[in-house]
Amino acid sequence: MTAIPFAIAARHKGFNRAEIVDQNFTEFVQLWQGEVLPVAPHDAEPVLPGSALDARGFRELFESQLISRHLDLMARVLRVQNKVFYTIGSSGHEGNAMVARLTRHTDPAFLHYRSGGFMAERFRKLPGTDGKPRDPVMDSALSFAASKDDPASGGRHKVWGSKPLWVLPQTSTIASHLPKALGTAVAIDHARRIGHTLPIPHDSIAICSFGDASSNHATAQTAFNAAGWTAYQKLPAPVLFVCEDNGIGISVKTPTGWVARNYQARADLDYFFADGLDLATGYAQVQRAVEHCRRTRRPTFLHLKTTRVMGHAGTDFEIEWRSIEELVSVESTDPLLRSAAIALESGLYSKDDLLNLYEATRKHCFEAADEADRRPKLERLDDVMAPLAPYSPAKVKAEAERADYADKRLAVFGGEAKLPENQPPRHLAIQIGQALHEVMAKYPESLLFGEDVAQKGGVYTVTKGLHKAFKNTRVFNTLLDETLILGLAQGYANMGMLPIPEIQYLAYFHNAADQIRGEASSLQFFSNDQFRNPMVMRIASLGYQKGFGGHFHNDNSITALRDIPGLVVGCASRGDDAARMLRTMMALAKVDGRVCAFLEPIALYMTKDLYEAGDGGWQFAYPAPGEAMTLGEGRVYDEDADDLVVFTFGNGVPMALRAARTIEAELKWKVRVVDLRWLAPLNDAFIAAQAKSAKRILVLDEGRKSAGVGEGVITAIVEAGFGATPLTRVVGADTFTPLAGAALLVLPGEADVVAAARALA
Ligand SMILES: Cc1ncc(C[n+]2csc(CCOP(=O)(O)OP(=O)(O)O)c2C)c(N)n1
Ligand SMILES: [Mg+2]
Repeated sequence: MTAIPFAIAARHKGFNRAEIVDQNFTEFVQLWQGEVLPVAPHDAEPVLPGSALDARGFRELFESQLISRHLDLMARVLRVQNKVFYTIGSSGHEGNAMVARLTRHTDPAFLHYRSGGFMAERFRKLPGTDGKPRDPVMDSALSFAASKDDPASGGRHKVWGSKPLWVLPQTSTIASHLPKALGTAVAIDHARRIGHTLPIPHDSIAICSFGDASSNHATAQTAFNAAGWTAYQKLPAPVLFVCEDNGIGISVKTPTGWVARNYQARADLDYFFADGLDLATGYAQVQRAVEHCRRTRRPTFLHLKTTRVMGHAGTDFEIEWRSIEELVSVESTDPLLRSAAIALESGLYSKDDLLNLYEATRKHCFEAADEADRRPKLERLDDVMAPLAPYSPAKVKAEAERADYADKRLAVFGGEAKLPENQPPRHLAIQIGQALHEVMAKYPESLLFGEDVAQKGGVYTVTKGLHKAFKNTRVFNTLLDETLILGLAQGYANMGMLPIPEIQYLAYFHNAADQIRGEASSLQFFSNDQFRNPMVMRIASLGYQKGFGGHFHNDNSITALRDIPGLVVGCASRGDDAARMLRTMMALAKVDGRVCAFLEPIALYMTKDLYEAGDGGWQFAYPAPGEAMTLGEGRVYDEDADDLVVFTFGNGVPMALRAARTIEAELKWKVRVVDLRWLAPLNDAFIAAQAKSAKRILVLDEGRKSAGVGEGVITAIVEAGFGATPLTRVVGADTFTPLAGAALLVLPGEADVVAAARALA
């Protein structure tokens, strides 16, 4: 980078660094005294001798940078007037506009929050309906103002996002978008192998930007590692990781040279450096990285040098914690000053032209902000929540019951006699496996993956046979990283496929919960339902395992799932219900883009009997195609019994049925057992209807006392006005589950249910 003759900032010791950065630009231009090229370059000529960037490209990039800068300045001013609600800016990072210019608007982008330059530039790639370039300023202003008219999130968050421009909005969890960016890249090339038509060109790449501090995050490491793991096996992973290195994360400095040291020599992560502070030199460097990624389909790490002026956010008064000398020195590296120097030196702009453009851009941003301030806000809860969990019951039902793929089904099962509905009643593990064969036959765009799911057929053999039936392209083992598995699922979903990721145990979902909580489940909400990442996540779950004890293989904390807005959580206690539920979950994913969690009670996988050994009471006939289960629909055993109504799910269902026999014999009560089946959202109306006719209520919850499902059930009962009904709860203790027989001290047992009923009597 050529040195900028600059000593202006030293004169300013003000508190408001945004004002100073703003003045710096003007004064820098006014005082600039460099040499001007004798003849200004034409559009297609290098902006400065030897630059890969042409004059026209420079002009546009510079305008994009100015738009980004003035959006930041505007936000700082209007925040105090309560017209803008977000002040994390892009100042110092505007060079990321080069990445936008050198990629396509159809390359899916997952962006760092400092992407104002990138967005302004990407807007040029797709003219509006009138053929003119779209206006990034108004879109951004609406987003800053949290207006309902914000085209990205509908006023729900300030996000960089755009449906037509393939920018999938990110929320604010550092690095959590990297796994899905990699997943999207993998999906782009994987699509061809399963004959899936992509929504974007087949040679697209996925772009993902983040900060230097963020590159240290475990979730970032997940993505880098998995990208390398993929490339090492010569599988395509065309992801462009753009590390925007400003040398700091809020107030913590990244050790000088760390990013280069850490990434320049990683096998299978191809490192490129670019000067993001200087358009004239940085352009060729960014170009090399982009072209490499697109051509080789290899994971590419672009280390983009940036700086950060105006603090982390509007609330970060750097002057309180950094020396003025340091601040001034950082401000002197402002890339807009360098761009101004290029503009003047090339002769493309006179000083007046430049200052006029600067002020005109400011005016444009303020006018847009004023207009945005007049636009409607989200004023009704219904509007806020509308995109969170869309549900079209009739369409979902029709899709779940759709059985027009009989030929494919027949082929997968290997003939009429082998169809599951023509088999004798079977247990849960078998019927989940059959249902998975069925839905994979039904949805050619579905993929099943996770740890050990392929040849071995999963730890509990539930997925046995699927690998053989659908081959490695659709059923495959991943590397051992739950964060990656769920990131991959989002990536496939982004590309229009229907992923069925498996998490080996519920405890290991917790390992990667952010991918569902912060990312997958929030996408519809933060994109105003413009983007969807449908999936059906299967999780081997819950306690009571005989052969394999201890907490982590018997984890009963369902709350971590129930707590996620928008997520559908279901738990089938028997094979036929599992098949019906899977059909519905696939339909929910397909029709409404929903993210679903399918909990499989491990202890019931192989359970065949209900009351006595050999009675076969927990095996059921496989439901014919065309039968599905409505979201929220429970199963009621002995509808007419009303002396005691037991609400339960999962392992609790056969337990309650057994206990009911003892209770009936001992207390002469007729006992109704209600299997909730759907744990989130709970069907409050159904629970109330069951409670209405109950003389006594028992809630049997194998989750934990303070973090289970029972609290929700009791709340529904009380809120429906049945709180006066004698009621008791049998629930797991608030502890981790120990090994061996001691586990049964912690988890509810049949005897506890009987004892609780006696206490009610
Ligand atoms: C998982 C997570 N932890 C902490 C934060 C709070 N936080 C927001 S930005 C930030 C620093 C990020 O620094 P860097 O990645 O260098 O990006 P920069 O802001 O410098 O562009 C932190 C700690 C967060 N958003 N997410
Ligand atoms: Mg940083």
